[in-house]
Amino acid sequence: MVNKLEVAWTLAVVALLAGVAAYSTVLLYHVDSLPGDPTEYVDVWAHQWEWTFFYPQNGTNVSSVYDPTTNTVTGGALWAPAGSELQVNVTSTDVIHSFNIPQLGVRIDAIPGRINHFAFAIPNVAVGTEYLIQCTEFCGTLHGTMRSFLVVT
Ligand SMILES: [Cu+2]
Repeated sequence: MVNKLEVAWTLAVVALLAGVAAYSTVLLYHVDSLPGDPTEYVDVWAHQWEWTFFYPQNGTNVSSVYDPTTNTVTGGALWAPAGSELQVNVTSTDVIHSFNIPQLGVRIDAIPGRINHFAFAIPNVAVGTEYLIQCTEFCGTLHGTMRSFLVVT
């Protein structure tokens, strides 16, 4: 025969666990929400050994190929307006990379099968200002040339 005390402590534990589960579920949704109010969006695809930037707002897609001899990129760069709030959605199509803009303190892992979101402010600087983008996760023989630029527009 089950006494009332056993029922009480069982229900107390059930109530406690239900509370923890509900609180955790709410927190999980907040983990995915971003600070600020982004106005610009770019999908960043990392692959050996280039960055591809997809601009969903106008449907364009550029593959940024870095030339280490001239320290320039061909194909395109990551463009963002001065003073805007940029959201990047970062993923990889092969191995793990890391999207890093050292001067802006941005670093997001690019992981196959996962999209990592991050938003940050583009400084209010002169149009044409460039910030180096580099991969900071060793990803193969040409890892050192996996660079691009954030260009302020
Ligand atoms: Cu890489």
